[in-house]
Amino acid sequence: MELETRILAKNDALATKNRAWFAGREILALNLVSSPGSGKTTLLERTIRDMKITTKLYVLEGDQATANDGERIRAAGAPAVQVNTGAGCHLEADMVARGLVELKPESGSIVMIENVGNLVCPAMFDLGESAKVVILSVTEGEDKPLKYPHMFRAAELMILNKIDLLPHVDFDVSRAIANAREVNPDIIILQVSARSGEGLETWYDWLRHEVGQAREAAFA
Ligand SMILES: Nc1nc2c(ncn2[C@@H]2O[C@H](COP(=O)(O)OP(=O)(O)O)[C@@H](O)[C@H]2O)c(=O)[nH]1
Ligand SMILES: [Mg+2]
Repeated sequence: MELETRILAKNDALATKNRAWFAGREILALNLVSSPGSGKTTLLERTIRDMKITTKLYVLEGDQATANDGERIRAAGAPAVQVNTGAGCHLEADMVARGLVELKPESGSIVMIENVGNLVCPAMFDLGESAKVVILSVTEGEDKPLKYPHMFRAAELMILNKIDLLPHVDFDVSRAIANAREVNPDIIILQVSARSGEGLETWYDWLRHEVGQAREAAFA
């Protein structure tokens, strides 16, 4: 218990440094969290390819093993640095700090941090991001916000992905939204398909708005 508190306190101090580093460069940093396979990398690939936001995008890829996602991102056209966590089930602030040295994002850009896929540990670790974005796909069940309340409480935005599959699964969208709002009344919810592109305009609108906020915050 005490060890956990000390680890979290050390992480929080480093996250505060990362946050100041981002703010000094007017960078919007987002921490993307979800179960494995809900579509984080696909959403990033699509976002990079669509280029509907004029802001330059960089990606820090967190996974226990492999460089696969980093390669997918580079193939889509954005700089990416892969951070492998080994046995670790989440990224920590110091890993992000080291990744940034290599990634070298320019001022005014967006840094997307794809966290290790699970809805438990990443909720506890602040990376210095502007916001956590949780991705839930329609194949996972509408009860997930209730089962993993910490994650959905920590997130500012929930992206409900794979809505192209709705005709084939018995997923109750309104129940999923109600469950998310039950644990986090303020959460913003967007419904998209990273495959078909449906709903992605709302995601790009949100990104543009957040980029503006990151720039304003730098002068506050
Ligand atoms: N039908 C459908 N499949 C998707 C969508 N988004 C991602 N996928 C698929 O879901 C699988 C996992 O996606 P991936 O982006 O690797 O998930 P990650 O583990 O969260 O990064 C892949 O086979 C994707 O092609 C979507 O919107 N619709
Ligand atoms: Mg991925």
